Amino acid sequence: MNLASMKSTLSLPLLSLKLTMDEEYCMIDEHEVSEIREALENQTLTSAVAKIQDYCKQLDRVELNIAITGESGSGKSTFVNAFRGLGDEDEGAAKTGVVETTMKPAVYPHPKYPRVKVWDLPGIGTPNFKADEYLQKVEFQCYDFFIIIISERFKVSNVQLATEIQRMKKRFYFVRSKIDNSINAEQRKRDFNKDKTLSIIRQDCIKGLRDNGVESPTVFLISSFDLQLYDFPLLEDTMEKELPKHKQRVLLLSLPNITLTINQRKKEALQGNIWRLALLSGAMATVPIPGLSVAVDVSILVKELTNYYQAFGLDDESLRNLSDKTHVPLEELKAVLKSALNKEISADVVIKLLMKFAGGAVMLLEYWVSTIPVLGSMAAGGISYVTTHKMLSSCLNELADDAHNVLMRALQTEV
Ligand SMILES: Nc1nc2c(ncn2[C@@H]2O[C@H](COP(=O)(O)OP(=O)(O)OP(=O)(O)O)[C@@H](O)[C@H]2O)c(=O)[nH]1
Ligand SMILES: [Mg+2]
Repeated sequence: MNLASMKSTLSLPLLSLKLTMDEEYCMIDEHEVSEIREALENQTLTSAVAKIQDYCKQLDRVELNIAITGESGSGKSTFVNAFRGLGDEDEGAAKTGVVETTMKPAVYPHPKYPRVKVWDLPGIGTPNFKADEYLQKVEFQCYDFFIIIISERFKVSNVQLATEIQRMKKRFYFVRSKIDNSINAEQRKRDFNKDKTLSIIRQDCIKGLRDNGVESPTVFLISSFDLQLYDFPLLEDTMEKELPKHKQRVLLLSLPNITLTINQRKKEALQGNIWRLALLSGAMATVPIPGLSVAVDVSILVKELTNYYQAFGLDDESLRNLSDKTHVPLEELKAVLKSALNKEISADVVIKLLMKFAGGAVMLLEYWVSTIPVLGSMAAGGISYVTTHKMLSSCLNELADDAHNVLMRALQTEV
């Protein structure tokens, strides 16, 4: 796992304004998730947690480079300044002007997030514009995503640029700038309606992009002279989703889904053993019970339940390792465990559980008429396959939930 591969996580096209949780997961590199999934599935809980922590720490160090591009004079430099909370005349502001102004990429730090860099690119102006040449010249590979600024009229060069950026597997957003100008001009008309005007501008941009082959484009309408008007807050929300901190959150939010499927698979694998176990135990059972073909040996069940504990990393040693690794006190990890088996897995506990799951008068009757107390064997207990299965399955479910809760607790304080 390296930073370059991590940065490529930002390269998926993102064209929807409202992201569903599933779409957000797409922002996390499938390769990273599969590493974590693999660790959770095949390694101890402690190494899986270590992997997740590593990944989150690396994300913290990742730099985010945002390129502001578009036609000459579309308002790129003004946007960069406004975005950074600066006026065009302020110290450190990008130069802006009515004539072509920005000649080579210039970098500016984001005021709120030091690891975020905003790049003011030269305009794409000339009539013979070639998107691929332009992108090579501005070293497109350095940027994680692009904001393409469109001013008054939609031009085909915007589409060429978007298509080329997409081909380079990078993400982009469209911004239609100078909305204040458009509103002012329309305001002179007698039947002026602001919302209607905004909707016409938006539809016109979207249509222009779509007609030229950009699928479901999202366009943010903004005025760099007053960022709080129009769509800037929405753009800011959308961009925040690109931030490493956000990706950490998304990763952690995606963990329940990951652990759920893994625990499900673990359960299925362990469940596969339940019938075999009942048979084995039945073969060893000493007292045959009329009406019930097989009984169960308690010691085998104790062993099996202990085995589940290890499979889910809930045994004492695993929890101690996890606590050492995450610095979450052992008692706090144990506090989230709900299964009664956490206190003790013994023949007594298993017998109680079996009785609980036997249910039904016949089962109980069979149990009581048999030779009790039974140590080491429940053969006389009249415990059927179904009861054994129910009991083991229920324990498996409880332990899977506990494993999930422990993982969440372990990660909570560290990340
Ligand atoms: N009314 C209005 N004018 C704007 C806005 N954004 C930029 N401008 C004006 O548009 C002109 C060009 O702005 P710049 O920010 O220099 O444009 P640019 O895209 O950086 O231009 P180049 O660097 O030459 O490619 C300037 O006169 C800005 O004041 C806006 O949102 N509203
Ligand atoms: Mg400029």
